[in-house]
Amino acid sequence: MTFYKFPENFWWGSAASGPQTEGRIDGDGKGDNIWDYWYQQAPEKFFNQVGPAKTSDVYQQFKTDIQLMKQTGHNSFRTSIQWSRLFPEGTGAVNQTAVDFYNAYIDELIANDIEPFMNLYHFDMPMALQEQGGWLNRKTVDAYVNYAQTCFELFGDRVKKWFTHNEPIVPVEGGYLYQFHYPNEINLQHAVQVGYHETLASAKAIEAYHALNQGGQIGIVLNLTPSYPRDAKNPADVKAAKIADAFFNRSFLDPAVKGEFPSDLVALLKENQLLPDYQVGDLETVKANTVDLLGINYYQPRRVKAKETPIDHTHGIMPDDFFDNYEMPGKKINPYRGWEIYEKGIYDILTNVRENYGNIDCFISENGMGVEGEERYRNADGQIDDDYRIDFVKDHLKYVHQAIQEGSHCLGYHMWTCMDNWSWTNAYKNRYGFISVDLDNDCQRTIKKSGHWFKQVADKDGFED
Ligand code: BGP
Repeated sequence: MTFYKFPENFWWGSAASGPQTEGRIDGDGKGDNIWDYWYQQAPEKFFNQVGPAKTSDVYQQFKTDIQLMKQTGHNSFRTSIQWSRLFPEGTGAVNQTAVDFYNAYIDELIANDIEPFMNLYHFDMPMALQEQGGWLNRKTVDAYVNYAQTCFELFGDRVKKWFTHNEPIVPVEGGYLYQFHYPNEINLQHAVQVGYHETLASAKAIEAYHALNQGGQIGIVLNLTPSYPRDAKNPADVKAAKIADAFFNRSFLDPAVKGEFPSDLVALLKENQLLPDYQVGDLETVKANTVDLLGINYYQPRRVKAKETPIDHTHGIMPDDFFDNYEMPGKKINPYRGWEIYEKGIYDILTNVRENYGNIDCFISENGMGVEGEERYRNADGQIDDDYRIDFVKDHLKYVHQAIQEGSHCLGYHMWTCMDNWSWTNAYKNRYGFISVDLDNDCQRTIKKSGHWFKQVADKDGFED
């Protein structure tokens, strides 16, 4: 038996987002975002046709939820402010009802010794801005900075950890390459422009935050998917993996931490006439405004091989023209989400950040396992016995522990997620929480076995195995 001891003051908790948890009620003043709109247009795209208005009802139940957070060992918790709740039109007048809600939510967390980590953008573009192009339109950058600045001014006296984006590559992939977010385009030129504007917006929000001198930290949350070549001795596979890494990891990681876009990605985009529109001074802004703190979401690695399949020219140039995904035989998989489980990936990311990104302060901001049909594990006392989730967390934490032993500045571990929530088009198909939510019964909450286990881990700053 080994006791895996984590540093004192380690951040134990979980992450969620406004659009996936709050829900929507009459009179709350929230405006539509792209999810509200898309659901109105095409409800059949959403699992069991459950839409974004019917999420876990945190908007009304947050006080009891915060008690459950305490019972599951949280000393910190990340959620996001919904842009379309605070600014129903994306810009213009602030919705005072939203201000009251977020004030009450933040105050309640703090009163219960749970530090609020607040994210600004979690895939939820206000529809009024999307109608003008969303992130494709440079004016959205200005609207976002105004939104960010307003949040800092309203809540920054109490919120001391801010994040500009959650997984900014995902709206690029989902909305402009692979069709799992609105507006469902397949257009690499647009994808590049959207990603560029997200990075610029992040840098400008960081600039605005630092200018206010509120004494906190601001970072970004990135989903880092280590790209492993099929054969590390095959130069073509290695090159393919490096290109995938440039597109999907370093595209945001490098400007966020180093203030520079990766030169190999820039060269590739230039060669293919794909550089985004930019203005004089943008690169200086990105250079001067890097993050204080890096949130790392880790779910799965990417396995890559040299391009073997014919290039599909239907939609013009695509990232996939430069590599193929590799179906590695024998990999461990979460069958419900279809994602590979590779625990050592978390260590490889932390080591990469330590060795190549100045060992910046970071934390695991999401890690987790979505499982369908968890009701079958409910025992006679009504608790879901999710031993597989306990094993999943343990196996990842062991690698986090090793990385810290070797010098990584990893300051915490947040699970995705606190209570079962709405997973975009998958709605409530796969459940991720420490706490179950009964959708048919007023969203009644019950702590799962993993939630009770996590409390012990947090209390002892570690676990034995
Ligand atoms: C991350 C997102 C979350 C969350 C999670 C689980 O990418 O930050 O919003 O949803 O993944 O993934 P999914 O909901 O797609 O199963």
